[in-house]
Amino acid sequence: MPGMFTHEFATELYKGTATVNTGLFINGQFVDPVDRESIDVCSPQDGSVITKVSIGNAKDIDIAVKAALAAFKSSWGLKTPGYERGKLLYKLAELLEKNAGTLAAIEALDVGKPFVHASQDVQEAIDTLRYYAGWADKNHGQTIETTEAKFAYTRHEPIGVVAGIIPWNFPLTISIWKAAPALATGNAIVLKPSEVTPLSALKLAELVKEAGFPDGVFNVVTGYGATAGQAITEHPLVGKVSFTGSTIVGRKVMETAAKTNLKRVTLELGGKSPILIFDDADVEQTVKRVCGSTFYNSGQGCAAGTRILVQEGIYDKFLQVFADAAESLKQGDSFKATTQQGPLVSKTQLDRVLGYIESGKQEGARIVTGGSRAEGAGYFMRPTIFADVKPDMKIVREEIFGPVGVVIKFKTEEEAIEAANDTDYGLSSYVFTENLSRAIRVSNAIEAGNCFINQAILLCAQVPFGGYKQSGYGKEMGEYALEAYTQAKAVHVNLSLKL
Ligand code: TXE
Repeated sequence: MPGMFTHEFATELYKGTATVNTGLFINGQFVDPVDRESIDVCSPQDGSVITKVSIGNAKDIDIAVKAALAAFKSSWGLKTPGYERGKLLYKLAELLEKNAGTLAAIEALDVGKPFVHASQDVQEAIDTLRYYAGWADKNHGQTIETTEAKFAYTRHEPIGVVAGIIPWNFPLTISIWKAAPALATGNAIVLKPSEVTPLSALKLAELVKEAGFPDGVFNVVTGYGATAGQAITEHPLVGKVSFTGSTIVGRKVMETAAKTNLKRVTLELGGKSPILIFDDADVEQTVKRVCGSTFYNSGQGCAAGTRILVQEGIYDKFLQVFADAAESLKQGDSFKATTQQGPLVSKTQLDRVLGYIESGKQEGARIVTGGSRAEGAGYFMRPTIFADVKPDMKIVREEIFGPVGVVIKFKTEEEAIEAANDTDYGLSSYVFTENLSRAIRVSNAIEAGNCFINQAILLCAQVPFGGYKQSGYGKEMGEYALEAYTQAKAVHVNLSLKL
């Protein structure tokens, strides 16, 4: 095919400082997709084409899943002891550390985020790998007391082939959130990165190979959701899918899993997280953290705090300081040290966010600052704050996934809790107050899987992360994620002489 790249082609990125192999990574090799199709990968900074990557479809998914199953049975799963799996994960962490600059550059280019933020993502991935490397030989079952005539115990066994469907906002970190516990517990994995940001997963594949994992235990098939993603959720040999993405696709994943082999599903579907700010909170300090929650990654974060509830005593002051802070956020080139905010990931995302701005205006909300696209060729959007909103407005109810916050005034703690819980979502929440008992009382009353007290979002590998309500279910990170990738087998041994 004229002009078609092949899997041997390693594309040079960022002035030649980074290379990425653009084939599919299946059974320990970079290969061309069966139908030899490709997709442009574009820079959100200016819309230019960075490179092309392979586009896998159902045929490639089938090859990858079968390779993963063969590897699981022959050289992984119960065949490789936990401490060996742990050693490989430690080695992979070391390689990520060695290649941290390259990985961060790739992520910054592909997602458009500031290089410093991409470097934090890489560090989070390294920490997560080390955390699960430590777990690899410690995920034991239990011995269970029953009667004198019986010895019973459980084994925590891997599921087999699991799959991770990855979104575009934190591609490397979320790939590791899924791959690290899956591999630590002895599963083989097929990852499907988002078609919008496929590059860091391909670099990760190179490092997995270098670390010495057996061929086939880790596979990456880049491709579209409707074809490659759908093929994963339909595949009868995939035992589990861990999905991060939109609610609409999450429902589809669950439905397909139910209609096929009843594969296990964990879902992380974003949210509309509340930030509750009480009169006794320090306004300047709180605004810094609110900016770190609402506008971080240009608001493209599943746990972004986007409904900002402020008690009446500090409401006016808060709004002023918040607007000043939003206006002072420096947007620009990902590789400039002063850049605090990048563009949105794609034209599609920019249009989606602008659609919400329009809807907010039409429904009568007041724009305090922002409300439009920023100058230039990239998909930059000015940080936007809405006030005077009503609970039933679209901008209050739906996830916008851009740098947009709505500010709501409240009088009492009860009123704030009721407003915070008035949502179909339940991923995260934030409470700002100097009163510790109130902080804990309020965090207990909030229907969400995470609550940050006097803090912007700050995740740790040791602490579980996941949603309540329609934000999905199943935890990533922490000890809890081990359960998501294992199945407990109960073994009963008859100790009596009589059979
Ligand atoms: O997500 P999709 P999109 C939310 C956010 C955003 C909206 C749309 O509100 O504005 O979703 O983003 C794959 N079977 N979040 O359209 O389509 C797809 O290829 C299997 C929140 O990009 O859900 C990609 O790999 N897979 C979220 C992944 O699903 C399918 C992060 C996510 O894409 C598929 C991202 C299918 N039928 C968006 N269709 C969060 N929770 O953080 C698509 N995919």
